[in-house]
Amino acid sequence: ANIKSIKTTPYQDQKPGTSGLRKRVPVFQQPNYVENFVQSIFDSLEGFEGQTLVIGGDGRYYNDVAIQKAIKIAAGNGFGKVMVGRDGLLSTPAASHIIRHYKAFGGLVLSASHNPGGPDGDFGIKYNIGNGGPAPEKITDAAFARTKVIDSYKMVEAPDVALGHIGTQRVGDMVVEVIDPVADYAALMETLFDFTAIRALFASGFRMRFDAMHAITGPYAHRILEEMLGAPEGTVINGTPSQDFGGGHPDPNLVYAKDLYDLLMSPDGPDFGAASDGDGDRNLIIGKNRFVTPSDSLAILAANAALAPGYATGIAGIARSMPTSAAADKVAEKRGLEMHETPTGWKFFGNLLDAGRVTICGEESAGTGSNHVREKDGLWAVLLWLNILAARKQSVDEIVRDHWQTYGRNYYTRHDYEEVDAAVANTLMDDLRAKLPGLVGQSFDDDLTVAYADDFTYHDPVDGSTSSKQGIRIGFTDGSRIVFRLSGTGTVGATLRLYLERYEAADGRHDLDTQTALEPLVGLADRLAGIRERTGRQSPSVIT
Ligand code: VG1
Ligand code: CO
Repeated sequence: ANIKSIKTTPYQDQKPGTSGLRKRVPVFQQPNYVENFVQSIFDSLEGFEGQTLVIGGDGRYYNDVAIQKAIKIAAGNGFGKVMVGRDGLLSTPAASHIIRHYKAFGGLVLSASHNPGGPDGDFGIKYNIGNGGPAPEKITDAAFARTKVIDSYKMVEAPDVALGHIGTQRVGDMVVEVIDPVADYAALMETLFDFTAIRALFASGFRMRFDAMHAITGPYAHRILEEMLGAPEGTVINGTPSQDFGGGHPDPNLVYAKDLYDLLMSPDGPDFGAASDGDGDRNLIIGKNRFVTPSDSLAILAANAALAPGYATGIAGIARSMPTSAAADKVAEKRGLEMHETPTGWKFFGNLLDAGRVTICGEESAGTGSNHVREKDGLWAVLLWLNILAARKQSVDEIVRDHWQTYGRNYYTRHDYEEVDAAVANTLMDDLRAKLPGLVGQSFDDDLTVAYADDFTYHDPVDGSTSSKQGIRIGFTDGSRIVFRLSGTGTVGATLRLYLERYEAADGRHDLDTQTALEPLVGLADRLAGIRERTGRQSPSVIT
C-alpha cells in the first residue's frame, strides 16, 4: 500500500484530561495537530497489527475531517480493519459496545461531550481500550509523553472514505466497514430491559419527552423509544444531530435543559422527561413535578435494578465518583453490597467492572452506567428508569420519596465557577490544601464539626495503581460534606467545582428546598476557600 511517513513537529499541550484531549476547534485545526495525537496514541500501544479499530463521534463540527485523518493513519500503522458508524456517528456508549461486541483492539471516540460545538466550539479525541472503556492513565500518560517529542506519523495516501453508506471499502490494505450506528446498541438494550412492559406503559397513555439536544442520541432515541417501544411520534425532540447542536450547549442540566424542566413542572406536562448530552453518555431525569438529582438517580437505579431482566439476579456492587453524594452508599450498606469511591471520570470504573466487583456505576455529573459497556450511558439510564416505572406502576415522585423514606435523603448541589483565571484557581486550591491538617476536629456554626479533611487519593484495588490529588474533601460528623475540585474537561481558564452535600435520615425532613438546605455549607465553603474574594465572582456560573 501507499504508506507515507510524514515529518511533523510536536505540540506541548496535548495532555488528555478527565476524558481525552479536548480543545477549541481552531487548536485542532493547526497543521498535524490531529495527526500527531492519533499517531502518539498508536505509538503507545502494542499488538494492534491486523486488528480492528472502532471510530465514531458525536457529529460535531470537525468530526468529518478528523475521522478521515484517523482512518488513514490507522491504515498507515497496520490496523487490519476500521469499523466506523455511518456518517462518522457513534454515541460514546455505542462505541464502547461496538468495541466489545466485535472484539476490537480499541477505539477512537471523537467528541467534546457536553461542551458546545461549531467552528469556535470544542472538539475532542479519546482512546478506548479493548474492554470498551477509556484508556487508563498508564496509556494516556504515555501518549502525552509521546506527543511532546513526536517527529513523524504514518498514513496511507488515499481518497476520503465514503461514510454515507453501509458497507465495506478499502484504504490501502485496510478494510473500512461502515456500520449502522444504532442497530447493535438497540439490540443490546433489548436484552437488558423488559421492552414488552415498557411498550405496555406507553400504550396505556404514559407520556414522555426526550430532549436529544440536537446531539448524538437523536437517532438512537427515535429508533428505540418511538419505533421499538411505541412512544408517540414527537416524544423525542431536537432529535437530529447538528454540527453545532443547534447553537446550544448540549449539557443536560437545569440550566441548559431548562425548557424540559419547566415543561415537567407545568400542570399539563408529561409524566417523564429525560435528556442526554453531546455524545450520549449523560442523562437527566425529571419526573412530573420531581427533579431527580443524578446522585439520587444512581442510588434509585441501583436499588431497583433487579426489576429489569438484565439485572434480575441482583447486582454485585456499586461504584461512584468521589464528589457524587453518598446516597448510593446507603443502598449498598443496607443491601450488603460492595461499594467503591473512585476519582472523577469513567476510566476509573473499568477495572472494578472487569473484575466483576461492581455492576452499577455513577457520577454526580449525570452519568450512570453498568457492566453492559464501559462508558456511562444516557439512554441506558432512561430505559432502566422506564423499566422501573413500568414494573412499579408508580410515578417518579412516589418512587423518589419512597426511596428517601427507606434510605434517608442526601441533599446535594454542585456550584461551578467557570472560566476563572487558572492561576487564581490553583492558588485557591493550594492554600486550602495547606489548611486541611488543622481543620479536623474544628467546629463551625455550632453544629458542623470536621471529621476528616484531605486531598482524595485513590488506590485501585484491582491493579494496585494510585491516583492522587483528585479533589479536596471536608467531611463533617453529621455526614455533611464539602468538596472542591478543578475540572479536567474545560478548555478555557479553570473551572472550580464546589460540591455540597447534607444527609437527612429516613425519618428526617425530606421536603426542604435544596439550595436552602445547603446554604450553611455554601457559606462555610466560601469562608474556608475565599471563593468570592479570590475569583471576584459573587455567585456561581452554573448551579446543578
Ligand atoms: C466532567 C464531570 C465528570 C465526567 C467528565 C466527562 O469532568 O465532572 O464527572 O466524567 O466531565 O463527562 P470534569 O473534570 O470537568 O469535572 V463527558 O459526558 O464530558 O465525557
Ligand atoms: Co458526555
